[in-house]
Amino acid sequence: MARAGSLDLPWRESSHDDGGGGDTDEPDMARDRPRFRAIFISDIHLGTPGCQAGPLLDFLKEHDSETLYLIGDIIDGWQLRRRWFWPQSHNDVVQKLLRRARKGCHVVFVPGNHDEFARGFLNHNFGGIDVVEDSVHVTADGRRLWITHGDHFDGVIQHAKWLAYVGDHAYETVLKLNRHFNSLRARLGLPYWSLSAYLKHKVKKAVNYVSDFESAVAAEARRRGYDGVVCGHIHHAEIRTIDGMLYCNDGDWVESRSALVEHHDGRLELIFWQAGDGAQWVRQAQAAETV
Ligand SMILES: [Mn+2]
Repeated sequence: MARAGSLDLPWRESSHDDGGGGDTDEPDMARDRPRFRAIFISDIHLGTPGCQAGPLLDFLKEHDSETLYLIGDIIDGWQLRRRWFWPQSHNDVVQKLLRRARKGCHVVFVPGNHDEFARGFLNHNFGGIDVVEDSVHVTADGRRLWITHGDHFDGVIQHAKWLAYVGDHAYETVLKLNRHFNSLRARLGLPYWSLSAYLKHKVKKAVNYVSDFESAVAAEARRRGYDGVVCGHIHHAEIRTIDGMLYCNDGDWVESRSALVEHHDGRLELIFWQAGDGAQWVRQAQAAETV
């Protein structure tokens, strides 16, 4: 894992106090040049126990930008309707975003499917945050990127998504179960049936789902005449080129703790905010995927 400082980035020495009160922890855009030209984050899922609000607050403290895109599923209205879950740290995230907008950062919120309630307030500005259906970001080197959450490109097989997370260990367990299952079938005089082959087929479909999603989003970006697209939704951070179209997914703050950033020269990079030694959180940039 890369350690903080191991990357050649102009890293600000932060002595800001993040006590929660006042505006002291937010850099003043009029005074200090933000570290990044733009930051793109999505799928925070505030209002769910899975939301990693603490690491996100820490990330935001260490990363500022001229523009901040919130690309959907920021607040999980679906979960909140079922069960109210709103700890102080989730409040702190909202406060921090509002404070950032107040201090001169252009904050753009593109609602997703889990915060579709916000789609009722499109083209309004709340506390300095612009709420829009989708947006266009022009990079420093002139590339026009379409900003959309991505849920409109969900295929019918979205319910198989969990299978993408089935790991080797689970697979081993399945194989073991399969042996017991079939010895039982044999005793009952039934023919062999491969549970593992069935599940492997399902997993393959889940993997296909991710690539189908990516291709569909990239194809629509091309149809609309953009040079690329930045989306979220599938919680799978990635920068890659699909048939000549730049596809960026900024990941999520439930599992991967990832963000897409644009440097002042237009370079795009994924940053993973990983647990370091002790209580430290550190950057792990995907240098190989820098475009
Ligand atoms: Mn979504």
